[in-house]
Amino acid sequence: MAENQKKRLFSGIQPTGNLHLGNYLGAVKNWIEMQDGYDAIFCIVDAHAITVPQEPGVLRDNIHDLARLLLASGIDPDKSTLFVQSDVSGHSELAWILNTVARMGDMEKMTQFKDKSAKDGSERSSVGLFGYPILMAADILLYDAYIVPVGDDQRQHIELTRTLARRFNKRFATDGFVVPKGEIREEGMRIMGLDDPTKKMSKSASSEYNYIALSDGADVIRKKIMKAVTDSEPTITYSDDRPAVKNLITIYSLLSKKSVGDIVEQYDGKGFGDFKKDLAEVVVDFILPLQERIANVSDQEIEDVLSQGTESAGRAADIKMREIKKVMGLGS
Ligand code: ATP
Ligand code: LTN
Repeated sequence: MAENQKKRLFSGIQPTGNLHLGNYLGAVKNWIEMQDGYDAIFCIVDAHAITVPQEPGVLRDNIHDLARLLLASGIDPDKSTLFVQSDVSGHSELAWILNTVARMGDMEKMTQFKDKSAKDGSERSSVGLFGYPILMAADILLYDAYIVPVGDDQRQHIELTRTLARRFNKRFATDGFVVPKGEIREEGMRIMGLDDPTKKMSKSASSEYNYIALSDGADVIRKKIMKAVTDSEPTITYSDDRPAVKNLITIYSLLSKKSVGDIVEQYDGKGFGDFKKDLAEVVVDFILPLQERIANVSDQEIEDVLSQGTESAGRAADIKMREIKKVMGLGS
């Protein structure tokens, strides 16, 4: 690789609807910040979404809503490639090949399948859900991605991707796959539920007071922040043994760009009434303009960006698939 060439970055996000502040701060914000330093490819992973049942019309809307949000948030199609996974057939084709490289022993260790299948029982879970990490490995290896920014929950999937790349390269005496590196965000980037600071903010939480949806209006946001749990101490301090307060200060800091130290100092001698009122305005001042930008992204723009993204990702994927099939002796 030439000295001045940017390294390839790949990341994906599922179009599963109802995005919240945790998704934004934990994933989207990072992507925006990284697109300048890397040759970035961002993928809306609809083929991953169907590992659990999806309503077709809802899935389609979620894919477009996510594209709209990513563009409104600052993914710049002049700098990055944005596309929908199922528009490039190389993902499922390579996933099949990697299915023959992965061993049952690799897969039986995967904790996310155990967690996700626990609800309905593994007998009723799809084989696709079991193979989810293999499709994720295919996403990454198809583009020679060197760096993969993900949340802490994806650490095991990145390890599997590295294992499959190395095993394939060794078996076929090739350097066909780049062994990628995960860029795992530190624990602090995990935004916790407003009603329960021991669990992450989640769209599948039982109470809507758990999360701030990116679609919430100003009054709903204010109400949710005012109701957010704190603890029995009246002061505003930042420490691990005060997870609820730590979480609120983290949100404040990430959205206002003020340091944690400055925020703590600002509220020295003040109570939660003042703090929460200001935090609510910080959140409103972030979300309302974002909603306005979302409303201004046209359907045409989405169509243009995604079709351009499909074309450029598709070209790279075709080249890689030809190379991989050749070393394996596949095809006519
Ligand atoms: P949910 O529990 O809301 O369904 P999820 O982890 O299934 O959350 P995904 O759509 O899979 O959500 O995740 C999209 C991205 O958002 C991932 O990179 C994930 O790590 C990140 N993310 C999700 N929830 C949080 C959170 N509370 N804090 C920080 N990042 C988060
Ligand atoms: N499994 C990831 C989403 C995802 C992904 C990827 C992330 C699918 N394919 C490739 C990085 C690279 C998640 O649930 N956050």
